Amino acid sequence: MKDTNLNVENIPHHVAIIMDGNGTWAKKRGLPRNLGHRKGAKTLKKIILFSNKIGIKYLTVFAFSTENWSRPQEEVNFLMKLPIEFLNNEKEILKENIKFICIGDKKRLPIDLQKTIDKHEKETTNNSGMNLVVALNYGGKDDIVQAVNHILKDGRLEVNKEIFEKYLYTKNIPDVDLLIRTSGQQRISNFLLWELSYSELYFTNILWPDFNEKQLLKAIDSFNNRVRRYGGIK
Ligand code: V0D
Repeated sequence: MKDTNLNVENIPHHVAIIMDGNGTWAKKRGLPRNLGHRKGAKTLKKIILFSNKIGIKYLTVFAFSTENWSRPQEEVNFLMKLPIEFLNNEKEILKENIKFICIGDKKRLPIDLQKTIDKHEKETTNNSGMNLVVALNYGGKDDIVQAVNHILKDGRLEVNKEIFEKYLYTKNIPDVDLLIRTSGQQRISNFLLWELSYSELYFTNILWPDFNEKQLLKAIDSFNNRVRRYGGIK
């Protein structure tokens, strides 16, 4: 990888990515969709290591949405095996002082996957490098509703933003600075809703398996060239 020396003086604190286009990538090559997902996992590994290297503190990736259960059973089964394959194959990531956090409704995931996730979250809880947040069986609306139900169970009659946030899966995770979506669609698709209020949104036609370090720097460069007004005048 050469030519990665764009303007990187101001690295966003929290970058979130919708890793779209794996199926399209495979179809274009006459390959099964699952091979697109596997190639997507290779891209994810590269982007995790590079993000950590350039000083991104939070990287959140949308791996599996609450809507993805409606995909063909064979594809869902394959996807459910990917995280364990990923963690077994990509040991380099585990040497990098990265902290793993999973957001989403874990109770609906296969039990072996739940256990693997719990183990990695526990083992990396004191790591001080980048926080890698993986959204698994996650939905933005789903998170808000589970937060409300949790608040009601706690017997609260009123909350404010600060208290409300403590009930979200993303508690203690700062708001997103830059959201990247690959593969041309310009939608949020029930990803982080609360946390994207003031985020810069960056869309690229590049398919996720073709995304690379240079593309990430391009997105960050675009982020750096935008005026962030937070609703005020500047
Ligand atoms: C497929 C592109 C890593 C998006 C990336 C179950 C679609 C590759 C994980 C992963 C997926 C999950 C948890 C964890 C560590 C890694 C992953 C899924 C899909 C959904 F603790 N890649 N990956 N999970 N793909």
